[in-house]
Amino acid sequence: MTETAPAQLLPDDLVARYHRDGYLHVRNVLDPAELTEFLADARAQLDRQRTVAWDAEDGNVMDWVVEPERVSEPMRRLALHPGITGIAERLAGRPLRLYKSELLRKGTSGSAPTPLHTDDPAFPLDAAPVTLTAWVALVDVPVERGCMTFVPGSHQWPEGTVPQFEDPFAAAPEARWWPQVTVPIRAGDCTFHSSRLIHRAGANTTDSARISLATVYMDAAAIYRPIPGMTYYDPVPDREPGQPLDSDRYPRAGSADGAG
Ligand SMILES: O=C(O)CCC(=O)C(=O)O
Repeated sequence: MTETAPAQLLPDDLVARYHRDGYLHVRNVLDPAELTEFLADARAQLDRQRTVAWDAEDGNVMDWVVEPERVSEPMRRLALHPGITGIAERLAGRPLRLYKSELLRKGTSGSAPTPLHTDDPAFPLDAAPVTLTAWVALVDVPVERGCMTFVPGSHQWPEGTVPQFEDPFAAAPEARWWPQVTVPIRAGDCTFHSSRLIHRAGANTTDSARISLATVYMDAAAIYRPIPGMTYYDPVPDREPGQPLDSDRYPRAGSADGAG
């Protein structure tokens, strides 16, 4: 369901809804001037930087700039945006750090849907249960441009189960029969989703690219625990296993200047 609420005003019932469903759509986290600035920079980064491609059998799912906040000052400001990080901390109920961002582009007609998956099993983090993603739309993303679809409640894993990254129903077969909620989202809006939630996105069948910034926030005390064979979300580790991720690379979410 769509709601409008600045971070400080995010009422308890919306926080409770996030905990129940595993996601929340918040309208207008960016004002029009911010949106114009961030979209212009996002387009420039996508043109200028090396991108990583996710190709599936049925086409290109999307391509993205890895950690644009490390090369672009506007993207850093967006990843550490006080309104967005304020909501993220309110939803998590504890201090967070930025883990990483991805500047996503789902190409025009011919792109493939983003397959069902759950993020948590891919994160090399001990404190994964509170990890969440803020997915900020920098252009309008109606259903036909490939908006996100969530399986509400699927973040509450049955005791002792750990879904696989790309086969989330294997550990929770009954969730295959749960309702899925597709969330069209306007430019400047944001969805927040738990890293344990099963989600996917549609294909972009329009003639203009879907552009968004997805930023992952983790428990401020998260410990680095690499997963053998899983480097998808762990491309350039700068910590040793067992160490807290508390270097400058992982700034406190509430710090506008990115200070640790
Ligand atoms: O943007 C998409 O299509 C998928 C994004 C996603 O799965 C995520 O941010 O966790």
